Amino acid sequence: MRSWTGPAVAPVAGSAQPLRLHDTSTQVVRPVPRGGTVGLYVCGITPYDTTHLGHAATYVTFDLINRLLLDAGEQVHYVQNITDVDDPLFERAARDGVDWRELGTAEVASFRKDMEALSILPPRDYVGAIESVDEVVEMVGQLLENGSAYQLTEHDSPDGYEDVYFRHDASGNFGYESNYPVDVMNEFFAERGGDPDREGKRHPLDALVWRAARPGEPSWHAPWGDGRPGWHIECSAIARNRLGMGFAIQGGGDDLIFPHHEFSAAHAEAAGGGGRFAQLYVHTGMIGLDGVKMSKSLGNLVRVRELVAEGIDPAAIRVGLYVGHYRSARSWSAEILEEAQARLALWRGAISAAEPAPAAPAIELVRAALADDLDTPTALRHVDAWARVTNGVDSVTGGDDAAGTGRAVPRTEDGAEMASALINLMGVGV
Ligand code: 5CA
Ligand code: ZN
Repeated sequence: MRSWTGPAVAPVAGSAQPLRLHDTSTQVVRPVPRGGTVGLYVCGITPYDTTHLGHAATYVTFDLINRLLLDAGEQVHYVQNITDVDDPLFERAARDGVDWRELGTAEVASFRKDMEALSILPPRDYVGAIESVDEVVEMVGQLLENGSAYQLTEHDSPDGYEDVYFRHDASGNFGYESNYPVDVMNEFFAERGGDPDREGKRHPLDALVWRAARPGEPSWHAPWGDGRPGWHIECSAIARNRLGMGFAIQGGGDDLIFPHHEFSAAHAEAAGGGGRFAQLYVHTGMIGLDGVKMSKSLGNLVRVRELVAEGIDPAAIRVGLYVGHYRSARSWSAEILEEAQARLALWRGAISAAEPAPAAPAIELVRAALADDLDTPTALRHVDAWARVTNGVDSVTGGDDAAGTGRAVPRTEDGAEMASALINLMGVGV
């Protein structure tokens, strides 16, 4: 699938610090492995009702990681999927009387525009489930062959459909990614797309890897019977085939910790190839609206394209999302956006001031905060402090905005250096 168009990234004066991130599997903040190419896989959208601010927060977080790795001189191979074959998409298409493929295509087009508006660097590989069915067929074949998966038969499947299931413990390391106790696994499995009560399965937690063709559902050919991919194996196959086993970072929202990332890892590990799926599992907290989780099913969405259509500066959306730490569950509100706009005005005033405070020490502090598991709240405070010193305590000048564009025009090297740090490290265009 075509990715989107990304802004060019320029080097920032000074030097980067090695990035450390919280890893869900070991539950500690660890250095991101360096050297060679850093493999980054981030779970992409299911293309309906995008892009809400929860999605935006997740992709902004991984964009920040991508930018910090680039700043540290690393080569990054960024892969993202699109779950363009899945029940929620079919249900929405049926509800709205549109073809599910057309809905997916339109939503991906709108997602690309939103990513561009937010200055998010594009993945090198942007891969849909439809495009990767052959890869899933290959992996399911490997799992069937080595006994990690089994197919229901006419005899043990009550509805006669010969679906293929993964033995949940086939990798020998089940549970290492989430560390969840079994009662939590059971609860999340049932809530998040699993089918614990499906008769014929050998264990309630066994996960679907190939759903046999049903009337009215799309299907593809496989040697054991036509059907379509299960959800987790889509990400296993797309990631393994492009990044290899043991790639650096598997990422997504923390609603994906279990079952999705546990099984994505277990499928690939059981299929062979050796070692762990990913070295670090990085998860973002859920964004809510005024205290309630923002989700497509609840319908309490604030969409990026609606804010952009209202004339909201996308840089203010990023700054608003940076106000909280990426791992914390947090709420979006009109006040957060207003404060972010005021902050940008403060920064722009300083950037276009005649005599800004020296930028280098402030940029060093920003880099140190970001390298420490993306401490964006602290990073923002360092930029504020620099801007306040420049503007004079508590006197916000409002910026040099002669053209009325909202963009600051740096007059000095220090102003230009800070502007460069904000756009290149944090994707915040001033
Ligand atoms: N297609 C699957 C992943 S393979 C999926 O979860 N799609 S999604 O459209 O539901 O979500 C896309 C990404 O946004 C996922 O990484 C998900 O964890 C994240 N996400 C969804 N809702 C929120 C939210 N309210 N706050 C933060 N991140 C969210
Ligand atoms: Zn995924």
